[in-house]
Amino acid sequence: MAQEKLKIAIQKSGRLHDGSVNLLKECGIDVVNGVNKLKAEANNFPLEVYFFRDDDIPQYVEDAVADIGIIGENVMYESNKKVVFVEELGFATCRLSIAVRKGEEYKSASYLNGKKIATSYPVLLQNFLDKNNVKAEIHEISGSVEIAPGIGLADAICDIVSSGSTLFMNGLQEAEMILKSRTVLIKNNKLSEEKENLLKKLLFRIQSVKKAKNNKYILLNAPNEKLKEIISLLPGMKSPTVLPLAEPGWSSVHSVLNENDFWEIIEKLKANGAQGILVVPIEKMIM
Ligand code: PRT
Ligand code: ZN
Repeated sequence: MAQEKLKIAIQKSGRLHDGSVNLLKECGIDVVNGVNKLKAEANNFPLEVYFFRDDDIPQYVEDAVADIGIIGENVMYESNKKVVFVEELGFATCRLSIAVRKGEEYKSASYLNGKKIATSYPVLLQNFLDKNNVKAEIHEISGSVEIAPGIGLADAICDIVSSGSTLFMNGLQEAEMILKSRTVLIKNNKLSEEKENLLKKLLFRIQSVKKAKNNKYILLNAPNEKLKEIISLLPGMKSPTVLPLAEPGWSSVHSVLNENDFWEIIEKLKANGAQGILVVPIEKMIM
């Protein structure tokens, strides 16, 4: 029997496309782009890649047209489909927020009572309004939501924000975040055992890539009399590697540092006499 292939749906073009393709590449999966860009095959992993509009991906995953998919949580929750969250992917993070005209005083959601709000996210917005006991009119539009207040179509909007510059350029201010949205891997809720095993393999690679991105490899020279202090600053995967240098009294120390602790630890290392500090990216990290 031919080996089953895992089918992944990713965005055809747009903000999630490159990140999704890169992630597969970083997982060592080589996707050969066919002439027909609806579907492509990986030649070194049993994976078929489908290119869809992001809004269609939850439905396709629910219906098992694709087994897994990459989408923003904003789309996952708005679509309300029966799909299962698998993993956060760490790119294209954004937020769904209420925005009002600059200068308006928005103290709480009750500001929105009786107002008109333009959005492409009527489900998430309605949930937010219900939770806050607010009665407002939702005006659903599919694109350029940010111009609605300027042309008198709405008093407020509910839209995706990342840098905030779109709001700024349209004379709007962010009033309240209603969802922090990450890009996630989702799956169909009834995958065969064989497909679950393939997904496990893929997930193992994704997690190794993610871990590597959050960590740096560090090499430095340390005076032997300060070695104890320097080692205590460097946790490493097990413990740091220490090698003697050709110059007497000095050692070379290698370790792994978490991105978040990076600057603070580097300062302490220098204060303890570390020299020639090299910091290099890690491609994969297998625990
Ligand atoms: O054609 P298709 O339907 O597939 O694509 P699309 O146009 O619906 O989606 P796309 O490519 O714009 O976004 C895909 C996903 O990327 C979204 O569902 C979010 O999960 C995520 N994402 C991350 C964003 C943004 N950042 C973002 N900045 N989606 C949209 N925006 C838009 C936003 O709508 C607004 O117009 O960018 C503008 C705001 O950006 P700032 O930086 O000016 O604040
Ligand atoms: Zn879309």
